[in-house]
Amino acid sequence: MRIRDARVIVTSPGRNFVTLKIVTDEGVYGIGDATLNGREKSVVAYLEDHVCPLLIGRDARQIEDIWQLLYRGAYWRRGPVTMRAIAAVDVALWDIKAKTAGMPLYQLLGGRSRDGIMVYGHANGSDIEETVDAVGQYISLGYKAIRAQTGVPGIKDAYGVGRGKLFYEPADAALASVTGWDTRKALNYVPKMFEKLRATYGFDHHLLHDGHHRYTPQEAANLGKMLEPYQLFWLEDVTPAENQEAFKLIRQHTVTPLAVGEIFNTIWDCKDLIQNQLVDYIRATIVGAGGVTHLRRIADLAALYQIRTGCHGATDLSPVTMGTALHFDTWVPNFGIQEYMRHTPETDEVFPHDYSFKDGFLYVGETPGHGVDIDEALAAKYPYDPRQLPIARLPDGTMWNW
Ligand code: GCO
Ligand code: MG
Repeated sequence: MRIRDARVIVTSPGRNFVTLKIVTDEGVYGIGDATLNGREKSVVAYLEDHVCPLLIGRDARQIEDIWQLLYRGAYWRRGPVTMRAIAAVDVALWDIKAKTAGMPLYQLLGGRSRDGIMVYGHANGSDIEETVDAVGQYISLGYKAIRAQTGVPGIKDAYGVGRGKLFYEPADAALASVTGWDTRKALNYVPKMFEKLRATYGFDHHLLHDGHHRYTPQEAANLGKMLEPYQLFWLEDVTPAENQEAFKLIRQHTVTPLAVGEIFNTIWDCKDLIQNQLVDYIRATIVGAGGVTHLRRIADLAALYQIRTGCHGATDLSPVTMGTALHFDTWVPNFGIQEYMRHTPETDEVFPHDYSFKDGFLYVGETPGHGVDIDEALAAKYPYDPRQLPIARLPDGTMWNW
């Protein structure tokens, strides 16, 4: 089974997505997601100029060898652009293999380990009161786990606050919008939100929070400690992870569970945090970390240390990533939770899929492959729409981590 064609489809049904379609000489095709939010065109060029030509004529069944070819063969390793391109090829090839076998992907990975995939939704509001209402909305939709983010008085556009309460889409302008940040204000406000949430809804639901790389290690430790009475499921990206030693300091001060890794690209980014047991959940996902082939290695390493998965699942991860992640989650023994930000109806139409939501869980379908397709005619109606992620600045103008 030889690869006859490999091409990139860019579409923007409400937001930008980059999709790779690989077609074999037997007519079977597979698709993979290559979206890199705010920097989409770099992956398009990497794929079109450097990867697709290499694929033509190769045996589509040799997923591992093609993965190694793209990783080792470039000489230049790792990084978000390279690893997304590799992920797109890998996912498209797994899709082809599973279609050829006549099986849903999770069966090829080793079969079902659970019935449904517990997901968390992203609740937000411009202040505590609005966020408490938004969490209530998720609870009434059946969610068992909700990530709560609030605007903070005095901070312009804190992370996670969207326009509609169920939707959050940060990449909102052709040139990055400028938002504000003030750690002191956030540290005074965020614990009050969790106090109110627990007082209103009790302790039956899992609550999560995203620090979005904003705190220093000491501030992060302080936040984790202040949140202990509210028993969070996890505190995410509480400090930037370039300095991984920082997590030792945080760990010494708090038992609030820690999650990290949505911007990690390989097992090498994860290894020290996992082996030193400095985190509880690893958030690397299919599109960010080299596809099914590589994410499986990360999950297996994490399992040795009782660290569980918590795949990133924001809207910039296309339905192709979501569908593939759900097959992965259905199989992976050390599953923790899956992030699920809903896509708009336009996106869902361009990417027909067979996964479905019920009572706080997502369920994969039984369609052979990963169960997600692309309607190319419809996709063509939504041209690329340049948009970047925002940036954040402190009150005195200093550039900070968004
Ligand atoms: C999350 C993330 C997102 C990212 C986004 C960037 O946990 O869902 O932090 O909101 O900011 O994926 O493209
Ligand atoms: Mg996050």
